[in-house]
Amino acid sequence: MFFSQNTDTIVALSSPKGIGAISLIRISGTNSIALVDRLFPSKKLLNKDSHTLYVGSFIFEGEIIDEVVVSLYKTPKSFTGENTVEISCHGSTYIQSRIIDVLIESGCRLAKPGEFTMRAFLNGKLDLTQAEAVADLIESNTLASKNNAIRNIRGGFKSDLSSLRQRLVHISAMIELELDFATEDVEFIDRTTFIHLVDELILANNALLNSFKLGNVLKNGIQVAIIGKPNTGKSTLLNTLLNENRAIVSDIAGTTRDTIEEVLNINGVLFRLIDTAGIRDHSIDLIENLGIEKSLEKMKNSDLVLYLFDSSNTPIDDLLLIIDDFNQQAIKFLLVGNKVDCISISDQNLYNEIPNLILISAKSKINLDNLKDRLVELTVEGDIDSESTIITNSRHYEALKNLSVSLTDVQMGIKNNLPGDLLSLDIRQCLYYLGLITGEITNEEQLDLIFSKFCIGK
Ligand SMILES: Nc1nc2c(ncn2[C@@H]2O[C@H](COP(=O)(O)OP(=O)(O)OP(=O)(O)O)[C@@H](O)[C@H]2O)c(=O)[nH]1
Ligand SMILES: [Mg+2]
Repeated sequence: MFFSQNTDTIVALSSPKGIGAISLIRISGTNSIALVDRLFPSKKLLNKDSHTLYVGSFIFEGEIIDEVVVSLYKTPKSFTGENTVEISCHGSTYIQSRIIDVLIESGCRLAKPGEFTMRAFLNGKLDLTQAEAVADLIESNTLASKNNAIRNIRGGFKSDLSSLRQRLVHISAMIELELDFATEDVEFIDRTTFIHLVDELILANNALLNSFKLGNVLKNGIQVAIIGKPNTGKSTLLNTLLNENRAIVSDIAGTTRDTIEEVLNINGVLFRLIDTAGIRDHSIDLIENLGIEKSLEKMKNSDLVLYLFDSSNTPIDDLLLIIDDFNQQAIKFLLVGNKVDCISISDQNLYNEIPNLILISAKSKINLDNLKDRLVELTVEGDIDSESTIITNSRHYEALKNLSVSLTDVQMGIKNNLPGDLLSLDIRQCLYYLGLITGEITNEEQLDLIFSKFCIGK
């Protein structure tokens, strides 16, 4: 569908909907400059240079719709690779929609989500990994996710893939040569070097695959449920970490009834903290029981559970039972002994022997930096600031997993002295999976699916 409509002139609001000081309307397509020129008569846009700006009236059938700034980008030096005009207008919702309506009446079509970026891809300005990184950049909400997206827009992942590709093509060329001289029994590359090259490819691919866990952290954040008995200070901890009075705190057991979810940025990583209803065995209150059920559900679905207990009145034996319980359910946890301000040093020392435990005071703000460090240590594996590529996209991950299987086939093939023509087929399969990621191999349906996740106007 997209391929056939690539000659249309498309228009969309690229800034958010709603009132703002200024809004941006973007138009792309061969005829975009001629089309806007008719509605912006004070300047002869068709004669102007690329990358220039003009102030003037946007006029339709004698009505001055707005005083706007028009930016010109001429093919091929634009984001889409096509002639592109950007109109910065006043951010009234009426003006935004009126300008877009007039442009549609004059021959534009409303752009589909991601259609500008898809045109950039189809016109060879970006490969698919870079196009997808544009969407990641827009969605980024931490320094780390923003940096990773920018790295990939600038071609970080693309260059990893092209290095893999070049090495595969080299191996493939050697095999093809051998096939050409099959009757003469020549070996252009000795099998040990061959195996070594493939091993290197497998290692490089594994490094990319392994980064996906960290990529997930960058993209989706880490869910942390704060669980514990009533009155242990769960809501106080949430408030203190957020530095605001988000949840109600009181000394009445059972204060929190429903879960409260808020985000906290620690060292560039997004933690989704969930304050839950205190868990107790015998509540006759229906709402409280529903809250407790929800707490248990959040506990199971979280990346990490902070089990908060009151260090002034919790027997060590109870904690040992809780540790057993978490281990049996394979739940990742940290025991957090709150209210350390109420216990003596010698009582604090009683907890020294228990693993995965930290003592804090949510109310008096004791040891909270240590708690944040432990949160990161327990959940973030790898270096989010590293310059290496971090895979965040499950489409890439799936293709790399398939690549891994095919590379292993090549490796086994060499070890088992598989004939060159069969090895060649396996290598082609590897190149196919790389092509799927970069977009060299794709189809309309797949592109539709990828770009439909973008926002309109991008
Ligand atoms: N001394 C002391 N009191 C604390 C500390 N943290 C919380 N409290 C007090 O403990 C009481 C209960 O605090 P909450 O944060 O409401 O406890 P909760 O675990 O959310 O309780 P529920 O929502 O009922 O499950 C309040 O009176 C808090 O002021 C602490 O570090 N030291
Ligand atoms: Mg609470």
